[in-house]
Amino acid sequence: MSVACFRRCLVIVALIVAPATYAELVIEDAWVRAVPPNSSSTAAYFTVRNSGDQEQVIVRASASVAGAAEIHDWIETDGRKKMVRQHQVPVPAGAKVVLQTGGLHMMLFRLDPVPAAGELVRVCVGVADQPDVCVDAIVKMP
Ligand SMILES: [Cu+2]
Repeated sequence: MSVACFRRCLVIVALIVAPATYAELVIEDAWVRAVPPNSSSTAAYFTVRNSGDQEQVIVRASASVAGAAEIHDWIETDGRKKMVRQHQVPVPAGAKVVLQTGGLHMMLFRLDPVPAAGELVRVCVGVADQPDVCVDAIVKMP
């Protein structure tokens, strides 16, 4: 391997591995559920960590392959669980919020194109009056 290639590869690896960060919020361990090619939606899962000393409230979500994205939670009403959009997701100071299967998740709607397993999807969350915090999420089977 040449020195130039080695350097370039290191940069690429650093870009993929480095957690996305803005201000105090960091997205970690992001992945997107692989779905059949005719699917219109899927979900993304990740951890949002707040290293600051103030609560941060996520108010928007987006993804590179989705026409729209929302954060949902599974809420039980009358013995039935259904997904409910969460317009605000607080991340307490010094704490983290985990989006995982069966719980909080980011819903990706109007997939175009439908991402294949092994591909990377850029997912972002945003706090009011701040730029989005984004990360590349790997597409995989649960
Ligand atoms: Cu959902």
